[in-house]
Amino acid sequence: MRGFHIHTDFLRVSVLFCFLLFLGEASTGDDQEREVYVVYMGGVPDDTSGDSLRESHIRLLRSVLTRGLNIEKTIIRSYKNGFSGFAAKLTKDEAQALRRKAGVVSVFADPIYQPHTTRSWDFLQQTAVVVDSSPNSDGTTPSPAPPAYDPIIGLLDTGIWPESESFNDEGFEPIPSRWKGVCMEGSEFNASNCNRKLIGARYYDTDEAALTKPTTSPRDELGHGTHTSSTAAGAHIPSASFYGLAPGSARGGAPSARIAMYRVCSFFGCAGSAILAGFDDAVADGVDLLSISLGASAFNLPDFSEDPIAIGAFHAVARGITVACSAGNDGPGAESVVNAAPWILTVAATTIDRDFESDIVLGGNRSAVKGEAINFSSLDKSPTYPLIYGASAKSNSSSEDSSASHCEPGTLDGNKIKGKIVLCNHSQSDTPKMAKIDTLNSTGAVGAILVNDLEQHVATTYVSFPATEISSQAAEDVLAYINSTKNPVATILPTITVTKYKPAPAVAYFSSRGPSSQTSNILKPDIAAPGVNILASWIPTSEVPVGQKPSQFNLVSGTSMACPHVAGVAATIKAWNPTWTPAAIRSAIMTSVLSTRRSTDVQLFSPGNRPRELKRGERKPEGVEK
Ligand SMILES: *[C@@H]1O[C@H](CO)[C@@H](O)[C@H](O)[C@H]1NC(C)=O
Ligand SMILES: *[C@@H]1O[C@H](CO)[C@@H](O)[C@H](O)[C@H]1NC(C)=O
Ligand SMILES: *[C@@H]1O[C@H](CO)[C@@H](O)[C@H](O)[C@H]1NC(C)=O
Ligand SMILES: *[C@@H]1O[C@H](CO)[C@@H](O)[C@H](O)[C@H]1NC(C)=O
Ligand SMILES: *[C@@H]1O[C@H](CO)[C@@H](O)[C@H](O)[C@H]1NC(C)=O
Ligand SMILES: *[C@@H]1O[C@H](CO)[C@@H](O)[C@H](O)[C@H]1NC(C)=O
Ligand SMILES: CC(=O)N[C@H]1CO[C@H](CO)[C@@H](O)[C@@H]1O
Repeated sequence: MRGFHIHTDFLRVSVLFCFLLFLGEASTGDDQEREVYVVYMGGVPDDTSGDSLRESHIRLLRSVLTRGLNIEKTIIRSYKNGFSGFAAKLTKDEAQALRRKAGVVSVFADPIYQPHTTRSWDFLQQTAVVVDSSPNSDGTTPSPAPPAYDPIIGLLDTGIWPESESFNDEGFEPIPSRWKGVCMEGSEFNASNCNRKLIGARYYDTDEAALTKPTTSPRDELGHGTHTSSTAAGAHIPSASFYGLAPGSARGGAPSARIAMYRVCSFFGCAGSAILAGFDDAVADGVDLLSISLGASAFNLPDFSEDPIAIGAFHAVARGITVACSAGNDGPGAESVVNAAPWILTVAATTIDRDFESDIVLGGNRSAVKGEAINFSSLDKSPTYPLIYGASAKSNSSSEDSSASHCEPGTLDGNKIKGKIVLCNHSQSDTPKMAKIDTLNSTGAVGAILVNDLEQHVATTYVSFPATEISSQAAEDVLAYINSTKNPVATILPTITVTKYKPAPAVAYFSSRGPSSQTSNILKPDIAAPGVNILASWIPTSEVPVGQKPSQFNLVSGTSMACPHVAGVAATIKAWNPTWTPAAIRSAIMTSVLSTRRSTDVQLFSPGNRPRELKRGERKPEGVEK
């Protein structure tokens, strides 16, 4: 059902795009609707300059455009550094004509990809991402001087918040002379926002995006790109936490690496034409590694020849750039992995040995029920709030017991839940839990307990509403208690951080599983890294709990969070072994893995016809520094 949500998001985006395109094209008098298509033409031919390549693109396009359109305006992107091609506004017929031209590998409608956090895009807009903190750290600053080489990590993402402490350049040597990138100016972003740590920043908003948001820049308005960059290469920050949770010192996987941000995503998602432009520039700019935490939906997977990430990564790897990508959050079903091209280092997500408990206290001297969530509630610590099961609060019009027990919006009677904590079942096919919570809040409930087996150990942040999640086993106890008394009462306790949590690591339920439906002879994902409740830097403009100041950090989950961990490890390997190719770096990472436990929980491949030996443990960065 998550697929459904992605799909609805995608529909919404497409509808919006069509609408905007319609506005944009109304004046040209075209009778056929124009859409953005990517025209991919393979590698850059030898002995070609960028200018002559663009000339040849224009000649090619002129040969299929029937009327005297302004070609310069029709082409919205030109790819001429890492590979050859362009993106242009074409009619279906023109696209079809181009497919038949010599030298054209593929022509495809510009896809919209999404960042790989477990939250829906809508929810993502209210929250944000970074490098993880380690409890009990001694707080010493690692030397910023790299051992032999000064690696540059490029990220294709939602942008970056340059003022974050994670991107402080204190102690950094001057920018390597091989760096050819730029620091693009934009809204609230100028050249002074880059430094010796954040050495490059570009953005790729399309005309369509600019129509609704006239001023854009490399600045991160969603938090995701700030989180992933600080996870890959954030500087050391001695005392980091998310409102006191997950306290410790934070640092990225390769704190001495340089960062270049390519903002290819906007509120709409990440256009394929922009992703390709990011790859094209990153290759020319001179990045050593690319970390890409976004992708197609597993339920709508393009062929490699029509997948901007597969295409861009292919040419980047050919130029010696290691490309790490998130495996996707469409698990736990088999064959849900995306970004599975053989040349990509595909990263799954695991839990870490840290948990966030938000327990429930029931009336009548019962023992506390373990719950899991991050809340910012102001409920009393003694159980004084009436407790009711959704099924018992049915509104007369809803006859469906099961919808009411799942607290589906519109099925509960406001009078019956007012002032109460409501117990609700929750499953993947339901209305998204944030929407349920919003409805409960607006109908007067004071708290919510969701029965949610699947999402155990992926603590959701309920920004301003007291909520927690429990297992169905625990729910039996709560239901029995509700049955046992006339006036059941409860409360939800403040969230506490639990460390040394076992079992860990386990592959996160959401992490997309192999084998790949596209490359069944090649095992994917390649590796797993921490991707559950990861603390890293965030934007200060996201939703803030009532009475709190914005947090510099946020706890976020997704294979998006796992990918930059591996990019950081790859950068560390590159620093020590500057001549190693992407294949050598990938091999070093995959073959030096420490299998930290024997449990079947570390299972990257869904049970099926694959041999059991195909499990891999977690990456341990310490093993590869020499
Ligand atoms: C760049 O922005 C900073 C603060 O945002 C400002 O102090 C500075 O004057 C700006 N520089 C230019 C060249 O606009
Ligand atoms: C709870 O236990 C305490 C002693 O442990 C007792 O004094 C109190 O009456 C009990 N309350 C209820 C509601 O059973
Ligand atoms: C259901 O309850 C509402 C008030 O909560 C009332 O207005 C309505 O008439 C009731 N409908 C039926 C079918 O009983
Ligand atoms: C809950 O509802 C109240 C009003 O009914 C509103 O002011 C508040 O912002 C809501 N809180 C959340 C977290 O939606
Ligand atoms: C709701 O959850 C309880 C406790 O896990 C379970 O016994 C019950 O069958 C569930 N009901 C529905 C309709 O899913
Ligand atoms: C609670 O009581 C109802 C009947 O009043 C019964 O159907 C249900 O199974 C009971 N639930 C539990 C968990 O004991
Ligand atoms: C992060 C956290 O623990 N937030 C709040 C959760 O709710 C309690 C009150 O029930 C607060 O004290 C915590 O600060």
